[in-house]
Amino acid sequence: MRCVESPKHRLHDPVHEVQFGVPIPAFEVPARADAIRSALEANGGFELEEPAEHGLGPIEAVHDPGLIRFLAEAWDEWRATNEAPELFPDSVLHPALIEGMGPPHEPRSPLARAGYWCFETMTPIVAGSYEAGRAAVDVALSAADLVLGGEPIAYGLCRPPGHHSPRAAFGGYCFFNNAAIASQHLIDRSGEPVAVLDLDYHHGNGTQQIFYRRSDVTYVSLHGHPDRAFPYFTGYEDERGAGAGEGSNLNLPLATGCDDATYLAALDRALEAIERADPSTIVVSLGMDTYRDDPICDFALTTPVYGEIGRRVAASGRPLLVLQEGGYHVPSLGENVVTWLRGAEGR
Ligand code: Q9C
Ligand code: ZN
Repeated sequence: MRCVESPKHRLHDPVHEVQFGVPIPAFEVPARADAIRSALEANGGFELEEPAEHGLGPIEAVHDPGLIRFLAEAWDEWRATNEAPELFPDSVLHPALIEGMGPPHEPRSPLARAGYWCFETMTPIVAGSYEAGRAAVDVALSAADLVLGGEPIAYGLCRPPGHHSPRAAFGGYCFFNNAAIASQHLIDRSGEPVAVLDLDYHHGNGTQQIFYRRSDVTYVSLHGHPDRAFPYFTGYEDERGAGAGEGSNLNLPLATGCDDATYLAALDRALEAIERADPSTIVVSLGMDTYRDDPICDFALTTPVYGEIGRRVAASGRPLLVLQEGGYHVPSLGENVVTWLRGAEGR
């Protein structure tokens, strides 16, 4: 299996995240991708390659130009006036602040701009965040090109992840929405509809938002129910898409402690919905934070079930573009990803 990975992910090396108002060690760290890369190298049958640069065009096809500009400029602007090693917002643009008013002004200071474009306190911008985010997009697009070139399956080791970033914001450890950008790229190159199957523990609010009113991308997600799980405000079953996209969004929120059998039953429902949509490619947002030992999540999946999940997804017979999202138990990440991909390849 051909796999795409960039060493530039290490340029995004956050020290902290802020949870419950308290700075704690960051969970979304370079060791995650390094562990997956080592496991792919150590297990036969995976060919690693570096991505090709695709420029800003595919990002501009999905994201607000203001968001892209902010992410490109933020670090240098912050550095010009502040010695702090990480940029976190302290005030976020709550929609009620401007209820009934016209569009807000984008502030000038980097701190206030961070609160204009970011929706939480867990995704610091550090010196190399933008370059790493751009490289993750190139990883996703290069893996998409492999599928467009006829590979039945390709894996993109994206880091930082992407599925929490909507069109005009970032957060949830994500900068650019790698899976959404790759999905748009597949559509632009093939003219065919795609499905995104989001298997990260967290609801992919960003991907859902980007395609909510479109019928050419079916978004299907299994995730921790928003009554307890980040991103809290999306992921309910009644979010079914709107306008032309009515019926092309399916959320399957799951309870605390979700085990292998419960998960596989929900996966079968997800795969039935994808069969009905009949996409030419399935983009898998693959999060390994469904694993039972994940430090920030509460499902109970075991390593062998990832092989079965990969098998069931591949049984659709459709080309698969598998892109890495979350997963924070570093010691298990490599084995779980390898198990998933081997299952999908039927070996
Ligand atoms: N106390 C991904 O897995 N932390 N992002 C929530 C709340 C943020 C996860 C904890 C989780 C973001 C790609
Ligand atoms: Zn996640």
